[in-house]
Amino acid sequence: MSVRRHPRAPGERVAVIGLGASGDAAARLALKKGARVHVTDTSSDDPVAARGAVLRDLGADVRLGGHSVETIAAADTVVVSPGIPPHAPVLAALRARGVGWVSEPEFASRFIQSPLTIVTGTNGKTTTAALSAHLMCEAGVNAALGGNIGGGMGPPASTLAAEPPRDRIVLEMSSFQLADIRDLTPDVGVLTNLGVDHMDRYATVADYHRDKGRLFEAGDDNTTWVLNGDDPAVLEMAEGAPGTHLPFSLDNPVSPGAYLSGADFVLVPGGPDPAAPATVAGTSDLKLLGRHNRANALAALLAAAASGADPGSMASAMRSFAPLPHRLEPVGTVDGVLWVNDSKATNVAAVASALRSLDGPIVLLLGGTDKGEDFRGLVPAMEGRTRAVVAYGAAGGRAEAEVAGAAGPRIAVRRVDGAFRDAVAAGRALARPGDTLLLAPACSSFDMFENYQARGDMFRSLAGGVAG
Ligand code: UMA
Repeated sequence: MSVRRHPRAPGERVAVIGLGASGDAAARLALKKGARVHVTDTSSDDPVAARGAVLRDLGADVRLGGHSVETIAAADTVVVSPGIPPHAPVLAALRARGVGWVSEPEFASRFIQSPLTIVTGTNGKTTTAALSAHLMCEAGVNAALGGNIGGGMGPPASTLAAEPPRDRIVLEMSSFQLADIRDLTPDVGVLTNLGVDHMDRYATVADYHRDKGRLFEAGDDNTTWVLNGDDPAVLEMAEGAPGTHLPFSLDNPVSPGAYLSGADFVLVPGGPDPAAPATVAGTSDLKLLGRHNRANALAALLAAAASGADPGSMASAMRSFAPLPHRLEPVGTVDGVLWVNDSKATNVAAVASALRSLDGPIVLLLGGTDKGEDFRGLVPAMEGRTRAVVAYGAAGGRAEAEVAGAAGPRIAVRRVDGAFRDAVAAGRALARPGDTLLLAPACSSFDMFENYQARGDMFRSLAGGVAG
């Protein structure tokens, strides 16, 4: 296991900025370790106030409704929540005073006594982290999953750091969290792919990738890197990083590494002795849809093997891994039509990827709150595999006009002006046996739902309601 530096003694003054899930967990960890803790949030809304009240009872100094830069700057360690952008006034003020800060997983890692697997990438990091942890657990490795993953699938890193050691901790990390690491050292680091995201926070794609690249500054000679061998940007970023490099590929037999050969997932372990390629599972063992999920599976297999999981258990472990909710999740078959819930696909790029990864014909449910993206960008991915589009919700009118205008008569576009269930009913009526009815709205859900989960849950329950 890589050496962890900077464990801190009781009495350290810790300031935590932001009182969401990660700030709450960091403050609790710091209190448990005997630190003097100041917690602060610009908000004083109900959930924040409730967390603040509990932390106050546990001994923290809590300031809500604003920040005292003076108090924060007096701390030995400042922990910043990932949702706080680098240009936020509080961080600008700290920067001006020469005060540094760390991200929540960095703070947590100081107390983690378990080997650490870090998973990042633009897409697929949640699936890869969850599947690799599952493969480990099924092989008898006592692994815990957490970090950025959220959504009830795993706690923040600080919560895991407060628990007794495990055989392995698997952390999903975002670029926001990687931006402010210092001594965190992964035993296994996984980079699934590099694309474009979070352009509301970063000025350029290069800035976003720079934060992702901090992962490679964090490793040492003992680190094993699991790298997408089909993504030149990934290989370039990892180049020169100390440690063992294990690529995975959908296209080429890599050795050592993992690759797809026909319908076989093949593993060639790294290490001093050359090992023979071994088929560890088949594509039929994977319940997740789409080619990109086969790449995620290769990454997860390599990460699990590098974390001590026995390859002999991987086929059956893969079979027992259920698709994650709202991510190309098959929710039922109705009259020969497969219903797929991809409610998490809230932008055009995500929907294009969903369309490309499914076998047609597809009937697509498109719409919701209008985020202003150009729906014509979907048409190339629709060509040849989309039977019809149902355009609904607040963005329905624009979606109908743009898709119909760009695709012409090749794709039927039906506008539904009513409730979500009416849009789903229209989609069901348009689909024929063998088709896929895909909820991949390219929009947020707030015109009709509290969040994308509620939208996906309703789609799933509608599938359950009409299934014979
Ligand atoms: N705040 C301040 N001062 C400011 C600005 C904000 O105090 O100047 C406060 C806000 O009022 C709020 C808190 O800071 O109360 C925000 O905290 P947060 O947004 O960091 O939320 P958390 O609940 O701590 O959730 C974070 C991650 N959120 C983000 O990165 C935006 C969660 O990832 C993660 O699950 C959680 O930590 C535990 O690690 C979510 C996410 O969407 C799932 N991540 C992005 C993604 O996956 O694309 C990166």
